[in-house]
Amino acid sequence: MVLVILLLAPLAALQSADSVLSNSPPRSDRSSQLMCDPSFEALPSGFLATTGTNAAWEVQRKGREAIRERLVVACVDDEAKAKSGRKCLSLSIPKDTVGFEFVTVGQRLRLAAGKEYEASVWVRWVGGPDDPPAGASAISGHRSAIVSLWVRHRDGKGTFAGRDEWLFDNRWHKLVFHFGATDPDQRTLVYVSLLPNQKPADTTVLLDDFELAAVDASAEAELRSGNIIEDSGFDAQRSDGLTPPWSFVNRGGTSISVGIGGADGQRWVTLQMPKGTSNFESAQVWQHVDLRRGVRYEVSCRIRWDNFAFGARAPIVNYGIYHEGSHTWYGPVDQVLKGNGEWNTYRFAHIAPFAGQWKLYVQLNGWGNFGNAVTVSLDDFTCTVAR
Ligand SMILES: [Ca+2]
Repeated sequence: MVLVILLLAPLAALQSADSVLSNSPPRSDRSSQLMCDPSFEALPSGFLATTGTNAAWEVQRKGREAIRERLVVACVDDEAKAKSGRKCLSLSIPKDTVGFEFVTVGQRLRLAAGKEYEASVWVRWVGGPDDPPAGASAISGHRSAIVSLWVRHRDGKGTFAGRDEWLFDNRWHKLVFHFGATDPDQRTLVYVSLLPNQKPADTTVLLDDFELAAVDASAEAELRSGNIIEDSGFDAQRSDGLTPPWSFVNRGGTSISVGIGGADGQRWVTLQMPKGTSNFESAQVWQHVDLRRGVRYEVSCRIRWDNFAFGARAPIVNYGIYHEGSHTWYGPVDQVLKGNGEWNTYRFAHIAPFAGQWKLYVQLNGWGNFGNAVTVSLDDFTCTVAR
C-alpha cells in the first residue's frame, strides 16, 4: 500500500490465490523469542489507543478521520477466545473502510545483520464460516478477511518483507515467513494489519502468539558477479509481444495490457491499465531468478510514469521479488512513483532466506489506484550480488 503517504501495510497483491496457511502447533521452544509479551498476557484488557513509535505494542490507525476512530484494537481477556493463555488481541474495521485505510499493531526491534528471522502470528476471522467455501481465493469474490503479516526495515520507512492472507473461515491459522535484516542499523517494524475488504463488510480478526525468532542458517556461496537478470533491458524482445525469459499474466480480468516500446536494440515494456479497472484485477511482468540462501542482492529497475500529469495522484506500482514456495513478497512492494514523467530508478536490497527460484516482478493492481488509468513503462532490471 502507499508507502510515502501512509507508511504501512503493503497490500502485496491479489496474486496469491492458493493459501498456504499452516495449522501446525506453536513451537515448544520459545527461548529465541524476540517479541515482548507475544501472547498479550501482560497487556491490560480493553481498548488500545494509537501510539507513537516507542510503545511496546505500536498501534496505528490510517484513513479518514471518521474512519480512524472506528478502527479498533483491543485486548480481549477471555480464555475461550484466546489461542493461548487468557488473552488475545482483536482488530476491527468498519464496513465503510476503503483503499488505504487500515489498522496495524506491531513492535519495532533492532535486528542483527547476517541472521535469518522467522515472523509468525496466529489469526482468526471470527465472522467467517466454519469451513472455507469451495474455490475461495483472492480473486473469487467470496467473503473474506484480509490480514497482512509484514516487516518493514529502516525503522518503519524502508522496504518490506511479508505476506497478505485471505481468511475464508473462522478457524485459527498460523501465518509465517522468513526474512533477513536488510537495514540492521535501524529498527525493523514487525506488524500485522487488518485491511479493507474487496467487498465492504464490518470485520473483526483475533490475533495471538505474535512471535519473532532468529533461525539458524548460514549463507551459501554465491560465485556469480554482474547482473544476473537475462534480457535485462528487453532488447531481445520484438514488438509483437513479450517472450521468455520475461512473462506477462493478467489476473482477475483482462483489461490491463502489455506492450513493447522503443525500436530494435532499445526496447522497454509498457503496462497500460484503463480507468475503472476493478479491485479484483491485476497484471504482472516477471522473470524467474535463481538466488542463494543468505546472500544479499542489490536489485533495481527503471520505471516511467507515462500518463503523468501535474496534480494527478501518483500511481502505485507493486514492485519486488516474490518467493512462490512461501508466498512471501520482499522489496518496496507498493512503490509510489515519483511525480514526473521521466525514467526513474527504483532500488532495494534483498537477502534471500531461501535458495532457488524467485520471481522478480512489477505488477499493476486495480486495487490501490482508485479507478484511475495508469500507464507505466519498465526497463533495465538489475540484480547483482552485494560485495
Ligand atoms: Ca494469549
